[in-house]
Amino acid sequence: MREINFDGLVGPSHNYSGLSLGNIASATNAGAVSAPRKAALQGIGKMRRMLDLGLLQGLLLPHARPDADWLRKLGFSGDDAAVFRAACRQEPALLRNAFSASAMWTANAATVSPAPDTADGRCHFSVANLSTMLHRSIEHEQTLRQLRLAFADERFFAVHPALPAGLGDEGAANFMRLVGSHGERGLEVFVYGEFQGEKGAQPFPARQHRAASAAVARRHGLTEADLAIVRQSDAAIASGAFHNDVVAVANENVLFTHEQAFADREAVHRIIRERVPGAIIIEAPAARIGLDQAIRTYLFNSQLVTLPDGDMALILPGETREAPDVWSWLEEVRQADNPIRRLEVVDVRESMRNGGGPACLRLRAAVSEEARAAIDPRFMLDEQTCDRIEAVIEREWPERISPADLGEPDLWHRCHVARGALLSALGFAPGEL
Ligand code: SUG
Repeated sequence: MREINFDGLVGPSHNYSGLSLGNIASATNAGAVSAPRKAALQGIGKMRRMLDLGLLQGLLLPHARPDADWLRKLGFSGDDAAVFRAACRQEPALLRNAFSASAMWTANAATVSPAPDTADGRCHFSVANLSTMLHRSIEHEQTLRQLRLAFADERFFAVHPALPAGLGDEGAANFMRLVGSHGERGLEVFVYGEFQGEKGAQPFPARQHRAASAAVARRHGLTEADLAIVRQSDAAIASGAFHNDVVAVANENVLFTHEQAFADREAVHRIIRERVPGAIIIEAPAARIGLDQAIRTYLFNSQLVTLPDGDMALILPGETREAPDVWSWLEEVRQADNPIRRLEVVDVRESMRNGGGPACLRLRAAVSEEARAAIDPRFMLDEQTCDRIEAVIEREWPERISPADLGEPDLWHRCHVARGALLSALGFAPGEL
């Protein structure tokens, strides 16, 4: 079995509206001018790097934004332009939510349990409801449509719709799978947030609910022995780790994590060591790298991947290279006795400014050769497809978006034309997605 990373392509409406409470980067950059074209090219650059490393790379598509259908549900009517115009006049905050390109962070699209872990031997996807943040709660309908198209073959895949909104579910960003190698039955670790500190002292919302994690695990048919549901530490949430993947990442038998990621660190380590033979835990001591620095640089939001020769590589955001303390620790990790042999730095700065690092931008699925052949090929990437996508981005994606532009009919139109051009270049029929 091999793992495929499905990256979300940054959509043409990418902008900085500061919509995510608890996401420090999003709040800090609220009101800044964004660069959608550059952002999307940075994303493609990362995908190309993965292909160059000999890895399998897939793609998920930007959602239709600004989302007229969602605004219609809120009572706006008429053609798309009339809907946007009325929303802009009456409820500009709703228009900003409808504009978000947040579907790019596909780690939040769904939780994925590969076939060896599930009761029916199929790979299960549960689309995340993302219900804690209004702008993200819009995503699940279009995500479901895409995943049902990409993974339509029911011999290999089961795609479940989002859970009810009362159970906050943030998908694979709060999920880790530890396993000797991809094809074996793994330990699936679900990480939920539930602030247990002083009453009233919770600074930010914890987005993943324990009961949501448990529901996903049940739907996927995981056995008790292969499942751990653990709590994120209060300190991590308070420092701005609004998802677990900001403070920990796992790949096969390696957990790469910050010392303060989990509420009960010892228990998490014990479960992993007991259940996963040869488990290796690489931990940044808080005394060496503070949570704040880990979150500022997104050190743990790197992708940890197994290369074709069996070594592992960390795909890191450029911000880690610029922080001497972080980089020197990474060099030590690379030279120490563990599978991480390569440090690959990518530039995803535009996404980072909204709190999305390399790992946020991808959804992983480990699949067999047969299952891979059953995936709709329009969602798989090679160099030629990257060239085609890049040409569309260069031609169609806006160069910049400032907050005032969100009220401009030209921009509404342009965003939809740009997405349409991309879908058609990739072979999707109008209305198929
Ligand atoms: O949900 N940012 C996203 C970032 C998601 C990162 N994903 C993972 N950690 N897996 C979020 O907070 C910012 C949008 C804005 O402010 O306009 C935003 O939604």
